[in-house]
Amino acid sequence: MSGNAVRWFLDRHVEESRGDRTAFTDPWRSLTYAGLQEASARAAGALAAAGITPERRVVLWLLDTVDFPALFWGAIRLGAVPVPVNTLLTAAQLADLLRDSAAEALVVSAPLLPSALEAAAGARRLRALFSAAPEGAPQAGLPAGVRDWAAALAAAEPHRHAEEASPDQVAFWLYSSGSTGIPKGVKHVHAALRATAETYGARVLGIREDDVCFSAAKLFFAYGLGNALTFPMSVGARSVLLPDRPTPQAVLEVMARHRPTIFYAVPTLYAALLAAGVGRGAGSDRLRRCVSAGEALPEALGRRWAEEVGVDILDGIGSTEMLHIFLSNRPGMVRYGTSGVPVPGYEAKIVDAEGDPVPDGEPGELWVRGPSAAEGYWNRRERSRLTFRGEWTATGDTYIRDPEGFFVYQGRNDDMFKVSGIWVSPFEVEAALVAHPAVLEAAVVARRDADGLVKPMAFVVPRDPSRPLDAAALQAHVKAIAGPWKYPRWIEAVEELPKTPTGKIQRFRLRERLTEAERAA
Ligand code: 3UK
Repeated sequence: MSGNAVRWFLDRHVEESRGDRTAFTDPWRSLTYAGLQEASARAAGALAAAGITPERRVVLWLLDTVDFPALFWGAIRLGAVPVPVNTLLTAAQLADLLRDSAAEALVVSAPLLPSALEAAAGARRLRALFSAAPEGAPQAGLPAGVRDWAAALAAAEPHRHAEEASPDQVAFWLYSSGSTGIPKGVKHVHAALRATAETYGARVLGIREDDVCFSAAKLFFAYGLGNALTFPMSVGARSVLLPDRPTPQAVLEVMARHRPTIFYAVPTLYAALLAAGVGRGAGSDRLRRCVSAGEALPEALGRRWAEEVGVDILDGIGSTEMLHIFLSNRPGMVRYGTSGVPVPGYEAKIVDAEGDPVPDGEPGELWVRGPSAAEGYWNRRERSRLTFRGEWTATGDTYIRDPEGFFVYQGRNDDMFKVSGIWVSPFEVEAALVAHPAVLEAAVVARRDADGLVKPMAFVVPRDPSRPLDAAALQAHVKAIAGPWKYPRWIEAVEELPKTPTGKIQRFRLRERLTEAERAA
C-alpha cells in the first residue's frame, strides 16, 4: 500500500467492505466511510481546479463539521499540505500564518468569513478563498473573490487517486503557539499519523470498531485531530463533531444525544462538567474511556470524576511536536497527580542542562523519542535544532520521575525557580492555591525581595470579585499543602490571567509586570 496516509485511514475501509459504516456525524450531516472517500475525492478535485499542486499549503479555518475530514483528506489525497488553524485566532494572527505558510488556498467556515477576508488581504500567494456553510448548503451573495465550497465540491471532477507518497514525506502542518513570537509551523509526515493511532490509540485506549468518539478539543489541535479524526478512522469507528464552543451545556447535550464510549477533554472542562452535574446520566452510561491532556489534571479532580461518573480519567501529556500523547496513565493503572508512564513505542528521559540524565526524584527537562516526532519547524532552523535533537525531542517541560517510574509534572522548564536552594514548581503552588475555595485561577512567578532573594509571587483570580482576598489565609493554606518555603510572599488579585490561544498561562507576561530589580533571572 502507498505511503500516502489516506490509503490506510480511508480507502482501506471501503476496499474491506466497511464503506457503509458511519465515519462522522455533525449537527446537520453524517458521512459514511464511502461518502467521506467520495467527498475527499471531490475536495481534491476542487483544489486541483483552483490550481493547487502537490506540496502547496491549504489552510483550513474550519469549525468541526464533516467538511473538515473531507478537506483534510482531500488535500492529502492530492499531495497538497493541509494546515488546520485555530478558529479562535484574530484576523491579524491568521494573516501571519497565511504569510508564514505561503498558503495558496484558504477554506473557511462561513461565520468566520469576515475575519478571513481581512486576513487574506495581505496573503500574496493565495489563489483561492472558499467559504463553507456549516450545514453544507450552497450560499448566495458571497463577496467578490470568494467561492462557495459546496458549489465547488458539486462541480468538481473527483480526484479519486491518492498521489504516491513516501511514509517520510510531509503530509500536513500544525501551528504551535509558543510563549513568544509568532507560532511555528510544525511539519508532520504521513507515517506519524498512523504511528499515533497504532501506539496511543491502539495500545492505551484500545480503540475498537464499535467505539463512538467525542472530543471537546477541536480538530485543529493535534490533540483533537488524533482524538476525533485519526484514532476512530484507524479502526473504522464513528466520531461525533461539535462545531460550537464546548460549553458544559453544549457538551452534555452531545453526550446525551450520542452516548459516546470515548470522551476527550481538558481539565477545566472536566471540572465544569462536574459542576454542571454530569453524574451517571444518560450521556455517560456508555463511556468506557475518558482522556485528559493539554495541561496537568489535578489529582482531586480525577478522583471526583471517577467517583461520580464511574470511569477513570486517563491523564497524558502530548505536544504538537510529537503529534499526540507520549506519556500516559493506562486503564487499570491510573496514578492521579502524574502523567503516567511512556506510551508503548515511546521512550522518555529526564535530563539536566547538559542533556545528561538526572537521578529519579530530581527535576530535569523531559525528552522523548518515538515514531511520531515532527520533521521540524518550517523556516525556523535555529528553533528546530534546539527542539529536535537527533532522535530525541526536547519538550521544554520540567518533570520528576518517581521511584515507581511515574512521571510527575513540575511546570515549563523556564518557569521553575529555587527558594532557599529548594526547587519550587509554580504549578505546584498554583495547584495548592486553586484548591482554596476563594480562588478561581492562579499563576505563580519568581520575584526578588529587597535582599535580592527569590520568592514566589502569586497572581490570583478570585472566585468572587466583590470580596477582598484574605492573603494570610491563602498563605497558610499553601504552607500546609505544598511546603512552608513555597507560600507566595506577595499575592495580587487580577481579573484574568494572560493565556495563549490554546489556554496555557503565559507566566513570562506576568514577569514583565515586575520591576527590573524584582525580576529573577
Ligand atoms: C503541556 C501538559 C501537563 C506541556 C497536546 C495532547 O497539549 C498538547 O500540545 P501543545 O503543543 O502543548 C504541549 C505542552 O502542553 N501539556 C500537555 N499535556 C499535559 N502538561 N500534563 C499534561 N497532561 O507543557 C506540553 O509540552 O498545545 C496534548 C495531544 C496532543 C497535543 N498536541
